[in-house]
Amino acid sequence: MAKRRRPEGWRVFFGLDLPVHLRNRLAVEALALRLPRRVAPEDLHLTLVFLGEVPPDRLQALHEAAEALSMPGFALRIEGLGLFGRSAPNALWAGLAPEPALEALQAKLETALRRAGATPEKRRFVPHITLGRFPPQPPEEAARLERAVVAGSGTGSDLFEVRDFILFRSHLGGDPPHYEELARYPLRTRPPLTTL
Ligand code: 2AM
Repeated sequence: MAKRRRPEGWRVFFGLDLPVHLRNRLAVEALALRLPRRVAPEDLHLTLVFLGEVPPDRLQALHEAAEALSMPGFALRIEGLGLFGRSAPNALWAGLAPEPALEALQAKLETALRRAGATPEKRRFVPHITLGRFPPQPPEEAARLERAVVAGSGTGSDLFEVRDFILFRSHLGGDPPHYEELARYPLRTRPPLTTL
């Protein structure tokens, strides 16, 4: 029998959570889209930097690097839908309206984590909230999902404030995976308009 590889560390990533009303709304959308497998509403999130398995004794340095960042808060808006997996899609996601402050936070965090010894993948950052992850879909289902994405291109949410980011641990044991919040890092508050 093949031996199962022992995990070398904790599977961790940095990301943003979402207001409950938006998670619920996305969950309803995912239901309406009849996705082959949906992400549970409480697990919906936006990944900033995926680190994979990190030995617990190396986590402290990454935590300190994240703590030392001083970045401003910002507002985001969910906008449109997208698919990963070219001809055989394996994930459907909600996109975000472009926001330079989000890109800046992601880039600064990734650089700080690399300096602290992490080796995140060099994937281009595509801000997204995965609504469903599933086995690669056959052509008919792929075509249905593509039509749903085109139909959903005009949909979006109101702006919502992002005041912090989070270090998550991903527990793969269960199905679906469960994400545990390990630490939360505040972003700088924006001055109210009246004091400008
Ligand atoms: P996804 O939503 O596009 O699947 C936890 O797995 C989070 O890290 C998910 O949001 C996942 O993105 C993201 N992630 C990024 N790169 C990953 C990788 N190589 N393996 C697993 N998850 C990854």
